[in-house]
Amino acid sequence: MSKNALIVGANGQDASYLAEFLLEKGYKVHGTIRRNSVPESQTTRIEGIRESGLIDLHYMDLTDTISVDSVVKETQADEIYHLAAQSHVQVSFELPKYTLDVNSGGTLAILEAVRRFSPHSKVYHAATSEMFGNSCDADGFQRETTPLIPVSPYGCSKLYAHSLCHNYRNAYKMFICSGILFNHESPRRGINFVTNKTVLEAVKIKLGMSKKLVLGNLYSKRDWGHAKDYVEAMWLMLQQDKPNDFVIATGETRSVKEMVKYVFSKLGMNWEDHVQTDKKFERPEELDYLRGDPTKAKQLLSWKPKYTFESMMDEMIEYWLKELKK
Ligand code: NAP
Ligand code: G4F
Repeated sequence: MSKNALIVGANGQDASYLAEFLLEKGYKVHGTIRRNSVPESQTTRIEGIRESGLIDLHYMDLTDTISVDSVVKETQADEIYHLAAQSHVQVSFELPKYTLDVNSGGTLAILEAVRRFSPHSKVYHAATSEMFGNSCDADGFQRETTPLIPVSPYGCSKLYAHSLCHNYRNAYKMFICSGILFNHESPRRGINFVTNKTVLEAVKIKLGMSKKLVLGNLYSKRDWGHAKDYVEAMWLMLQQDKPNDFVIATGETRSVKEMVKYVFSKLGMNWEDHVQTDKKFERPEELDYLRGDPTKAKQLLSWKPKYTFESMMDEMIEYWLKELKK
């Protein structure tokens, strides 16, 4: 019999790739969406599979525990992928309480609902490299054992949720995996994250539709992978015999400036002619450097990314060139 999965936050970047991945594997897929006054934007990233009736959608908001209980109880999923969050770091400085309510309180609501109404469900929790803050091992990598000292309300909210996952795993013997994923991007990435913002604006400049790109801190470094590779790791975690935590990363790091330079040069332009900086895109406290060590995932999950930084950025450039030429 085919397995039954529930994706919490089905319209997100990762969720849209995961839904396609699980459908290909023959899963029955349920997803949760939020009510929006513009109904089209509730399902923008999953329009194709929604129209074909391949995904069963349920309304759920993480701040509404009644909806969380109902959906978990009703779907009785074999696997629950909890991907919903207020996921923007800079926004979390402006909406700190909401970020905590959704990311920490919402995770508690999911874990409690599973404990009470669907204890057989395996749970994946979307933790993050933002939990490390500026802590790093002596060899320049972050791994599962590196101290977690977050530097944003978002990072703090995810650390609280990550700790709850450990607590519920140990106290109630629940199958809960927390994936410590480093930045992952794609053409479906929100256009207020630095990679897709850069690609979209650079393509507009190339096509004569815009003149400049305004960014914040160009000197922070990130370990950027592709969302499509990273959702496979989520699935692999839930196929193991025991619940565990895993760092998912490429092991490479680049500055924002290097990423920007790559995109502009790929489009035949000099980035310095078009890029300006503005303090309004800087955070009150910055996470300066991320470089993950995915050895544990490689060894225990046999996980290996297929995309390189270049093939990922090229895909994003191609996507926007095609979209904007339409
Ligand atoms: P995303 O595109 O921002 O998607 C987040 C999803 O959560 C959206 O579908 C959103 O709904 C939903 N959501 C937000 N608030 C909600 C609420 N109150 N109740 C119910 N649903 C809510 O994020 P992503 O990039 O796919 O990331 C997926 C998860 O991994 C997130 O938890 C993120 O924090 C975490 N993560 C991401 C990265 C990364 O680099 N992408 C790295 C590490 C961890 P709407 O579509 O209606 O807004
Ligand atoms: O693209 P970003 O906003 O991603 P950030 O803050 O690293 O967070 C992402 O990755 C986390 C994993 O570590 C996830 F947990 C989180 O949910 C999210 O997906 O910013 C990347 C870097 C930062 O240092 C930021 O200061 O780019 C810098 N930056 C420079 N100019 C900018 C901009 N970031 C944004 N969003 N917009 C700018 O104009």
